Amino acid sequence: MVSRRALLLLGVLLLAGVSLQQQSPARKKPLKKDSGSDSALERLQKSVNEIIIELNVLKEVQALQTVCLRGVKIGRKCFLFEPLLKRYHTASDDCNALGGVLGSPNTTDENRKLADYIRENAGDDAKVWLGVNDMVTEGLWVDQTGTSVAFKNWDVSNSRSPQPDGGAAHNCAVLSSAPGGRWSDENCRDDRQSVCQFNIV
Ligand SMILES: *[C@@H]1O[C@H](CO)[C@@H](O)[C@H](O)[C@H]1NC(C)=O
Ligand SMILES: [Ca+2]
Repeated sequence: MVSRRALLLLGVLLLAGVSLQQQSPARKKPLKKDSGSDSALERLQKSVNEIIIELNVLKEVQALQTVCLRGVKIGRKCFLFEPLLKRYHTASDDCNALGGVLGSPNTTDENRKLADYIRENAGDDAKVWLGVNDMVTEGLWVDQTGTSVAFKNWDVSNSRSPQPDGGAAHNCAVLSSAPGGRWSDENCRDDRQSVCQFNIV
């Protein structure tokens, strides 16, 4: 699909070039500034700009397809497990550099499928960074866009210390890969695996 669209774009470029060539000789007679080929040039420039925009869109589509192939597609999101141990901020920066944000599952079903995917890759005792933190306001958990998250899946199985229980010392959320995919709050400076999320637009 991508290569066909790229060919189509190439075709547009060639046509624009041909129409420029066709117009130029006919209008060369007057020595004064040639507004005809100026506008042809402008059209060519416009086509090139459009092609560049299209190409960037295609690159994004292709990058997303690669992520979905390497990772997992859940609903309108693709998730990619990062096995390297990193602090929350480093994991977040590296994920941003790929065009994603640290994962924030926002439904029970999505959270369960994400935990299944992490378990397949990291076993059942992994805890990976999600893109959910309460760094700015203690107790107010927000996603990577700073929006307060409606869905949370805290581990409350231990009634003496239901999560989150770390107060101001623990401001970053992890997802457990154990069945249930429960969350807990951890120290953002811990080195952990993570999961990067790419939204399919
Ligand atoms: C979950 O997040 C996606 C993408 O950010 C959004 O489109 C969707 O509306 C959200 N769903 C819920 C239930 O909040
Ligand atoms: Ca906290």
